[in-house]
Amino acid sequence: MQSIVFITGATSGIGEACANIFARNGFDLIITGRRRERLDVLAARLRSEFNSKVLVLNFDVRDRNETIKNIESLPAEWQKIDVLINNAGLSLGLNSIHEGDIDDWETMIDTNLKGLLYVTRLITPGMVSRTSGHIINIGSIAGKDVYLKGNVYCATKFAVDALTKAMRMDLLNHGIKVTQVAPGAVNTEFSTVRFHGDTERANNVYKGFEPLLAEDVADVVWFAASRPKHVNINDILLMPSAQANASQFFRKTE
Ligand code: NDP
Ligand code: 8X3
Repeated sequence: MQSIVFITGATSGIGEACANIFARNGFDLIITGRRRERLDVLAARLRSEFNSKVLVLNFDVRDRNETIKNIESLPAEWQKIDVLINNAGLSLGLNSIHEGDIDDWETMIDTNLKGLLYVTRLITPGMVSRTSGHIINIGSIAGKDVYLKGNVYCATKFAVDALTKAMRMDLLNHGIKVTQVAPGAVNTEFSTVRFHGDTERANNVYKGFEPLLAEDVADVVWFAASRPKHVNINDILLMPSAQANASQFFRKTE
């Protein structure tokens, strides 16, 4: 029987790159996200390129009832999830705390924190009953180190860092591995989303240095997922070579 990976936020960036690498390595995939058309296109490509079995689940992780409905209605042959990649997430805005948009704060908290919790709560009981499974949370340098105006996004990623440690303790006696992969700057749709579609501002984030690619992060996720059963990678912080911490970059000017 093939192993199954469940990936949240597979419609772009790191989630899509993870789908590629797990498909190439023979996993069956459950891919999720809000943009249905992108999921269908990705599923078709994975089927034709890697001969993968792919199930598409189209839901918003902020919607508790939809998340429950989608995960509880998984067909029997898709219920034995071996690897859960909690990747869906976003930042919105870059403002000082006294100027922040409260709607943006709610969206980040509901997605990065509550969404991750809903999905984890629904998938871990199956792992516990089989005493087997691996949860890989996509954290961030922003969950290790705060930066100017990063306030609420950083707080959600600090929460992912804390939850990763907490999950590892709670699930230790149940044979479940828990890993955090925490990247620095990755050139995905992340900054375009953060700046509400302002691509010029988003492109400036990556100017003058070579950021990570989604594939660089997916390589690390796959490394963690492919260790032998007795080895757990607790936490990996990976950065572009030109980034020292959350706020210091070496940018070359032309
Ligand atoms: P992208 O914007 O390219 O991808 C984000 C993914 O999350 C999309 O597939 C999106 O799908 C999904 N998503 C967002 N909101 C929801 C929601 N409410 N319900 C379901 N899915 C959702 O960015 P990245 O690939 O960079 O981001 C992936 C993760 O990596 C995030 O958790 C981010 O915080 C983290 N990260 C990113 C870094 C970076 O510099 N890019 C660095 C460190 C961490 P859809 O819109 O279709 O729902
Ligand atoms: C994404 C990286 O530094 O833009 O988590 O917050 S950062």
